[in-house]
Amino acid sequence: MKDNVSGLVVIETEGEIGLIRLAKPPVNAIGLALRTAIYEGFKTLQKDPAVRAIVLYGEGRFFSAGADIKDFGKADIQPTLPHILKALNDSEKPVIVALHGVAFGGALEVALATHLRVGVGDLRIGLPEVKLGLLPGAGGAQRLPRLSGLAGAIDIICSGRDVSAREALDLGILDRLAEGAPREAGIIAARDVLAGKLAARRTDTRDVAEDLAAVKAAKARLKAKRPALQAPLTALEAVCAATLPIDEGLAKERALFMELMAGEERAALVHAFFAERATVDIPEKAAHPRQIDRIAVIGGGTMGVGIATSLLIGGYHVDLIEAQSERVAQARAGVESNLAGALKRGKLTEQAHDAALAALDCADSLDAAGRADLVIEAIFEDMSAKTALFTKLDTICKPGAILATNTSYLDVNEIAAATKRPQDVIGLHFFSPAHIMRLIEVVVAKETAPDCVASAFALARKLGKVPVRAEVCDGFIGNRILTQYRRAADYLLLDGASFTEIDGALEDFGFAMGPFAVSDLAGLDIAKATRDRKAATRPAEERYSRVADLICDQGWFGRKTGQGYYVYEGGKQQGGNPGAFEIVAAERRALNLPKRSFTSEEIVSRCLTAMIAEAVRVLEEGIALRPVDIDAVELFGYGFPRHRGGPMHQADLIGPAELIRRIELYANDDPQFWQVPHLLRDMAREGRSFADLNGALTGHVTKGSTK
Ligand code: 3H9
Repeated sequence: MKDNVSGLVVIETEGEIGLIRLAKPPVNAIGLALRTAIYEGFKTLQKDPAVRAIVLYGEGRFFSAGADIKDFGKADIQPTLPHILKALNDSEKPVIVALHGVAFGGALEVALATHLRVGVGDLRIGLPEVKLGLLPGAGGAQRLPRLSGLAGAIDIICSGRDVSAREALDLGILDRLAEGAPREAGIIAARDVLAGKLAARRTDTRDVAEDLAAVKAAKARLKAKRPALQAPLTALEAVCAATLPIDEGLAKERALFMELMAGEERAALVHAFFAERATVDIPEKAAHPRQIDRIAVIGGGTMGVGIATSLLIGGYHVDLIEAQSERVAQARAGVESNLAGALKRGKLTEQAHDAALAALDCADSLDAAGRADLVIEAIFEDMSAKTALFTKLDTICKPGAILATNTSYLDVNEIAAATKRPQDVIGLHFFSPAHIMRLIEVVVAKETAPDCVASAFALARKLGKVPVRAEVCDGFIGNRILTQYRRAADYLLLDGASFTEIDGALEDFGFAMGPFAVSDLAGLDIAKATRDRKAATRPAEERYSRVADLICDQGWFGRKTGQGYYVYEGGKQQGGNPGAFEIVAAERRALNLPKRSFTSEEIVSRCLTAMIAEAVRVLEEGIALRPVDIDAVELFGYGFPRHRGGPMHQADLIGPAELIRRIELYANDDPQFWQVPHLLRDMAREGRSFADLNGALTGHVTKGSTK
């Protein structure tokens, strides 16, 4: 018998063994249709008197990525996953699962409800629900502890980390490891069960011992490390219910799951999940990427070294070119140290680390750029230096080679015009440290060819990065929004909030660091150089805060000089810098400004509203393709808290009418800075959301919409 009527599962028998194969590409996500098909197949095999054991396995790269995330927020329709898993658990015929690739979330919960689990090949399992603002809602929080013990389950569920097959076996989650095809591994295990050589057992019949020490330690750890997040703590509560009788535990788990499902944290994290994947939907996606094997990186500073590291980890051959010969060795040492770090963190195997090192050549001459398929310039931010370099590269590089600039502000059209091949010139704006940060702004100039854009996206994906398409303007998407966010923070400082209050409010909102702590980390001199560069073009009527300049005048450049807004000792922050407080107070006196007080809520509202207003202008001008691209930039390049979804997601929560009200209110202080973008007024009038705009442009991200 063989049946694939549903197009989602294949049901067949092999002697006494009934087989259910999940066959819903690309990841066998368990939505209503697939779970119904599994259930129907299971009932068919249950009824078949010739079948004595049932094996579940998956087709394709994975067993399954878990419940279908696109279904979140929709009404529950029978048969629900918990209902099906109860049927698997209660089955008189032994149910065996053979897992390969990944078994995450609801997929692992399916496995936990069976009577025997086989891990095939380099399987990874996990319950990553907390990363989506949820907890395992189909018995995972009750059944995992019954196999691994309470402490092991708390670790896996509250962190959402994935676990290797070997570790899962050691923890008692898997019963056996096997090599080869999952179908065969499942059949062999089923035969062993039927022959009495392997014991199959219902997970629900096992008991869980209390472990008060593990629970207390986990609670303290989660509160200290991730105080803003609700899901990990709620997940902990659900795991603790595993010490109750199974039905009570399952009921409690489900109630907590539904609570999280309805929450803002879940909506934001699911939005972030899809944002990460949505940005590759670009107008140039049909163009054929050029072949890139060998890449030259020009500039051996922090940025060039980070980019080279990232490319080597991605498997490319890299020529790192540093014009000052005395700095070549230092650049090489930088890459070596980054690669050693990646090896230590488990991001690279020993073999991949050695291969990456062998694929690195360092030189002080531009000649090496002649053999590159792609050149990435990462020298200092100076237009004349960049145009001179690109004119030279034009004569050195082979035809068809892509010439990329890593500029974070400058006009890529002007850089392209310095060559006779503007169609091959593009911006690849990496973020520091480039081997760790996931964002790349792909800046498309007027004449950049579609296949050049497609190549940049293909490269970024190979590096495991999140590429976002941007058009040319000063600061592109991210730095343009950052400038307005920083201005809002600077004005709050002049008007009476302290930098510690501002940082504290934004850190409570979820940023790892507030804007002033970030400035100290980045170096106050770096931001000053940018301000100086723009001074000539700054509108006369623009309000300008001199505070940062006055701090720089003291020789205080932040963390690297031991003082900035804060004082540092041995690299550790020791609190606000009394000298910086005094500079702010003196500047307020000089400007005759009253000291107003601001609540944390208003601090966050002003900074966030300034970001959103600029983001809307970025959209209006077509610099970003869609609202979701802006969220991806902020989430993956600027540390916007993931559980807040990004500024556009926040804008939808606040709503256009309320945003307009806020901007008009703040405009009483500074009408030049606070202006309502036209698009926002249109959206308020038409009752449209930013999620609607995503859908209108691509149709791609609507599946992640939670509206
Ligand atoms: C859960 O199970 C809750 C339960 O407790 C329920 C209780 C009732 N659903 O990442 P990729 C899509 S929560 C829907 O590019 P990779 C993805 O959007 C779930 N779609 O591939 C993309 O679509 P597109 C817990 C999903 O090879 C395509 O598949 N599970 C899902 O780099 C390819 O994905 C998780 O959190 C899904 N579950 O990585 C696992 N998963 O091409 C989340 C993926 O249109 N998923 N898609 O953009 C992952 O970690 C990775 O996708 C995975 C593959 C490692 C599986």
